[in-house]
Amino acid sequence: MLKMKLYVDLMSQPSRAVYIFMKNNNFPFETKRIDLAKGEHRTEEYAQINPFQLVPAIDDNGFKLTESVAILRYLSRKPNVPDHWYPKELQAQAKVDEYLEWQHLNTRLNCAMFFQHKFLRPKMFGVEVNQKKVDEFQSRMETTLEQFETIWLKDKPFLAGSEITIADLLAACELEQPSMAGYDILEGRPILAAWYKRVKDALQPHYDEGHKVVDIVRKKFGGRAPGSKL
Ligand SMILES: N[C@@H](CCC(=O)N[C@@H](CS)C(=O)NCC(=O)O)C(=O)O
Repeated sequence: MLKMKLYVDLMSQPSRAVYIFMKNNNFPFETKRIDLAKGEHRTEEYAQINPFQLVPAIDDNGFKLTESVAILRYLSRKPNVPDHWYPKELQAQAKVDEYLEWQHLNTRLNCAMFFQHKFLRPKMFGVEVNQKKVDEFQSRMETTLEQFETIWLKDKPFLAGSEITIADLLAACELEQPSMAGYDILEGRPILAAWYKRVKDALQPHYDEGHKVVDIVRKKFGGRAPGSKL
């Protein structure tokens, strides 16, 4: 049987989540790097894999799938993947789904847009930082972070209950993004910091391996977009 192919750029948060999941669960797979900065996702060839021309995507022996949430659910249902990732029990699974639905317009949108406006757009397109947008998304992101502590992590160690699930993995990868723009999400948030440590510890050494490029960017630019005065 052919190895599964995983199309990713590890600067991308959902790419990292799928990559770390596959590593952590010992899937045999081949990593196909799609360099977003070089526009490799905009080729005709890649459109045959993902017609939306985004990462991540998988090709499982001819079965192609896009969307990180769908991919993680699909992989979780494979044989030999521990049940805690996406529990079969009705209510436990619904609790994971609750976060997976919520995150699109909260964790995902707000952290990604803060990062884009504060760091990525000035870096990639050389444009001035749009401070109004940065402030708007910082404020929205801070509301999201508060909801993490007061709602999602209220009286439980993980987002959907007592064990780690794909919800925690996706969340942690999204929450790494603001750090590249110089924002420390853990400062002054002890509940979030304790959860973040639990998630990382459960996923090592793959978590750090999947975040190598994030770490390099963080160290190289110290959160500043090159050329930016901010
Ligand atoms: N909902 C999709 C989002 C995928 C997505 O937005 N990927 C970004 C990287 S994080 C991308 O490929 N961007 C390239 C572009 O917008 O041109 C998922 O979760 O897989």
